[in-house]
Amino acid sequence: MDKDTIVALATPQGSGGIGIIRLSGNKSKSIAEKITKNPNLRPRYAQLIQFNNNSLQDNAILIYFVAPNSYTGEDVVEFQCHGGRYVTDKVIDLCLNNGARLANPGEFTKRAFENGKISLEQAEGIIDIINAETESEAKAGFSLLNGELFKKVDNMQSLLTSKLAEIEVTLDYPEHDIEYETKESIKKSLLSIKQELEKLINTEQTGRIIKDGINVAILGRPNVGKSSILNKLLGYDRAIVTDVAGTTRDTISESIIYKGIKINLIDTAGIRESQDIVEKIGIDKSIQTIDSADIILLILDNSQDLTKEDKKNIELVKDKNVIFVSNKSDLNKKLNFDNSILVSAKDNKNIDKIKDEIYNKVVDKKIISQDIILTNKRHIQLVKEAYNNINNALENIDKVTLDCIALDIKNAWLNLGAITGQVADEKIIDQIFSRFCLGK
Ligand SMILES: Nc1nc2c(ncn2[C@@H]2O[C@H](COP(=O)(O)OP(=O)(O)O)[C@@H](O)[C@H]2O)c(=O)[nH]1
Ligand SMILES: [Mg+2]
Repeated sequence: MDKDTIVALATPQGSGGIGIIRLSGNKSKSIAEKITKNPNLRPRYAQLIQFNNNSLQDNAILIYFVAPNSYTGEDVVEFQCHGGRYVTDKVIDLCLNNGARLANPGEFTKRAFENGKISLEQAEGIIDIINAETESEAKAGFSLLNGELFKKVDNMQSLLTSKLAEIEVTLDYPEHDIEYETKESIKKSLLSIKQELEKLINTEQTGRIIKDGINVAILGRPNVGKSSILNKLLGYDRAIVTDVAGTTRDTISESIIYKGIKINLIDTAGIRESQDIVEKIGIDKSIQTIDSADIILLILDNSQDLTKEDKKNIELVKDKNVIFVSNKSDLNKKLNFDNSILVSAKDNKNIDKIKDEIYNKVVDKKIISQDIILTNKRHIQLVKEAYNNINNALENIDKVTLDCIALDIKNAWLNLGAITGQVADEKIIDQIFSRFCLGK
């Protein structure tokens, strides 16, 4: 383990109460001793120290961790100093001048992975926690970091390993006619693994929603109140509202968080026949937005009969996941249309009902409460590949000899191993850690 000692700021740059600088590697302790006036570092104690430098007459808290009992598994020193540009830059400079080098993004966590402190998907859980904006995103990250997926994958791999051993025994002693029993036992195990994998694959859609949010397109002809409803859903005035039809010419996208899930609201230009070039482009964009939306809010005007344009829009979204909203409930009802949520953007009435309906229509209650929801495309891909291997094995087991089945089982094992990093390509590992921020 002859690696460079690395240093980086672990907190965001800029002014703050405290800035944390982290050192990791063999030289951490000696560097810390050189740059401070306190040579006696006690592991796992918060020590008040002073820097040994004229241009840094500051004090800080220092914590020293001895390998392997640290985040990276190496000797680590953390300085908690005053959080400002000058001080943190200066501490980093002192470390660099005394034998450290700047860490790459994610390098501390990469070392934790390389030193066996965490598995690859646990490291990905850490990125998810750092980047989480919503409760559901954070929860998915905690679940990864806590090893929920690891346990599941590890159990499946153990079962596959024992099946491979059974195959080997059967092949080694062909004189004993045990092939039939072996096949039956393998089938049973593979079926149970197939079910487990299926359960994971079924979380894909929910996982995508947790990661990216629910995309909601607000659609309707001009002047029904789309922008007003967007503003009420957001809780502040984002879009311009006027009684001039065609005010919103471009799509406006903003997010809210509802019950721990991000909802991306996309206000669109009202769809109608128009001669105005800019408005026409906006209308084309509105129509494109329909395709990428998980759900469409089609807004109608409660105070008017359905117009030709309304009917066209209803036709346009007929195969989509749609929520119909009749706006302007404060005005006399003229609209004849069932199955819509009656709201008033003007009086802020029933706006939460829209949020509820979006959530209920898109979020699968059974899946959202599961311990493991796959939010990472890499994991989904590998689980699907393992599923295909298992499926192949099951489809062929009665037709071919056991050694052919062994190949599929091995491949399933390898695909599962790639999730946890047991078997993983150096390039993929580098890619994963480069997505980390500096200092993590
Ligand atoms: N009475 C009433 N007027 C509304 C309501 N919502 C919007 N409006 C008005 O309808 C007009 C068009 O609203 P806007 O949000 O710009 O509609 P958009 O073209 O669909 O985006 C504006 O004059 C709004 O003040 C409502 O709930 N009640
Ligand atoms: Mg508008």
